[in-house]
Amino acid sequence: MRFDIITIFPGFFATVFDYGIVRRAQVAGLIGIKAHDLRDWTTDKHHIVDDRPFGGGDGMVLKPDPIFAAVESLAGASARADYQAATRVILLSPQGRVLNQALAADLAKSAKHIVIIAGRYEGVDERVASCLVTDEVSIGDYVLSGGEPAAVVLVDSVARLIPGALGSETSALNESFSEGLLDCPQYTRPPEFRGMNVPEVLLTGNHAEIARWRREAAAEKTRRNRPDLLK
Ligand code: 6GU
Repeated sequence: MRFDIITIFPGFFATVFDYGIVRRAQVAGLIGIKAHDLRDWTTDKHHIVDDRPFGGGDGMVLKPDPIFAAVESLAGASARADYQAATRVILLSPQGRVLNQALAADLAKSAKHIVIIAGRYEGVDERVASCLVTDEVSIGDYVLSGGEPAAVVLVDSVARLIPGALGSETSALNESFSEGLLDCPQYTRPPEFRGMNVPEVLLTGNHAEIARWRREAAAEKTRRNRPDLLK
């Protein structure tokens, strides 16, 4: 799978993908990630990527022309209908649909090439969303100053679901959200730490009882922290 990130801050990504599973997936040749400077697709002397909003208002808006040229050169086309079937062009913006595990899994399964446009919070000319973009995605209901941190989140959540990226093929099956519940609490040594004890059942070796405790502890944690998941 190829990830191409279009950004006004390519340096932001200099080392962020050099760790853990994402690094391993790159070293293994399962994924390639490249950040591209949007300014490389400007044609004016000052490499201007933004302009004032029509109709007035605060802030600047990313111009359509450099973004169309960037997508044209990275995806081979600049209209949604003309991309290869396994190509997705994703605009990251607070106006998108909210990223969840199902969307990450769908991308890991069906995409071979993901072009990511990191928007800025003031906005991106809407012709990008209406013509170029296959998916407009947000990472949650809060405002970031730019799409760059969201691009890191998106790449990580998809990359780790690509077959072979995780150490064990099954470990993605047994985690938060894949069953609609949060993960159960985990403990390691020592069995007593600062007067706090590991739940007795986990020390018994009784696998049926441990599985039961874990299901109940996961449900309790979900009730407390994410009651919305139980509806
Ligand atoms: Cl994708 N971009 C920005 N600027 N803010 C966000 C976001 C994206 N997702 C949540 N907040």
